[in-house]
Amino acid sequence: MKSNSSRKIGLAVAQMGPVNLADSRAAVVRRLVEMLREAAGRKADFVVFPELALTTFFPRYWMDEGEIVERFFERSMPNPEVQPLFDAARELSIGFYLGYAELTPAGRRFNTSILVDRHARIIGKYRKIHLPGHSDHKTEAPFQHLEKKYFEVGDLGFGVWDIDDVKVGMCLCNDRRWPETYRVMSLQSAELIVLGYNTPSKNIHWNEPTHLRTFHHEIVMQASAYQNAVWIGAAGKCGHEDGFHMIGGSMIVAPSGEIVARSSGEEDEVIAARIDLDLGTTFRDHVFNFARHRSPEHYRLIVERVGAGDPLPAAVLE
Ligand code: ING
Repeated sequence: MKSNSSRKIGLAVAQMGPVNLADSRAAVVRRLVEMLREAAGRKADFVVFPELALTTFFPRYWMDEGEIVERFFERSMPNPEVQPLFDAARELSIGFYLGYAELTPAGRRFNTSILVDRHARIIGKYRKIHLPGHSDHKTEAPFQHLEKKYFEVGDLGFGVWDIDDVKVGMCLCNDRRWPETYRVMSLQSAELIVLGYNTPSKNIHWNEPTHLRTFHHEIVMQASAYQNAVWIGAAGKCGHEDGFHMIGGSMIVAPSGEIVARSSGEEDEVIAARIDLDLGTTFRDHVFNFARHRSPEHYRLIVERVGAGDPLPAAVLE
């Protein structure tokens, strides 16, 4: 049943066009600030930026790890180069999600995202759990996908935080392909899940038809938004980065599974929607009323097994 005062917020997704090897952090941050201002102009309360938003998608390159860390990782957040984004957010009273490569004081490396509130305070951090790709040098491949070489598996789990009375969860890129990602957050009452992605349009492992990249990108988020009764804001970094293409298709998906806004190009582009959080409540009260309909005692394999194994002994028919 819709409450009389439905809870609506302005959500913006700031898609980024290419970031090339030659692009400085300062130039990239200027682009982010410009999109933050455009989002504020469109009455957004919160803006989603992409995964690894400050640099090119460097896991495509085989490099010495010392050089990779030196060139592409952030030692602190915020830091002098990113500070203008935090300052603009505070000035405009707007929150944001930002993906970046994190080097911890102990020297650990993660593919990380943060949630920042309208006072420019970091209130949540996530470290990517589903790392795709490989760690070996595939010399025959047109490019690499070395997330398993450059990052550790995240150690913070999937969290949900309260921003202006909205329960917000977050993840990163490949995480969006795994149903467990969303379920762990919707079981923590997430209403909105935000994520950034960098998705190459070419598969280096087999000759995958290009259209499937966009098709799979859409269905995983449409299905998961519906199955978990959450809104999803997904921001891509896309286009040709030094000639290597990544898909666009940044979008806002409703708990109904419908795409309510999506980018049309492959450059910097802000999409926005006024989202009604009560739409999720309706689905959570009925079709996906977890407490009424779920039977975890029958789902144990999901947690107990990593890879597929033998069938369970079939229930004996009386
Ligand atoms: N990129 C891709 C993604 O999951 C990928 C990698 C693409 C894996 C297609 C499997 C299939 O969107 C990142 N950065 O995870």
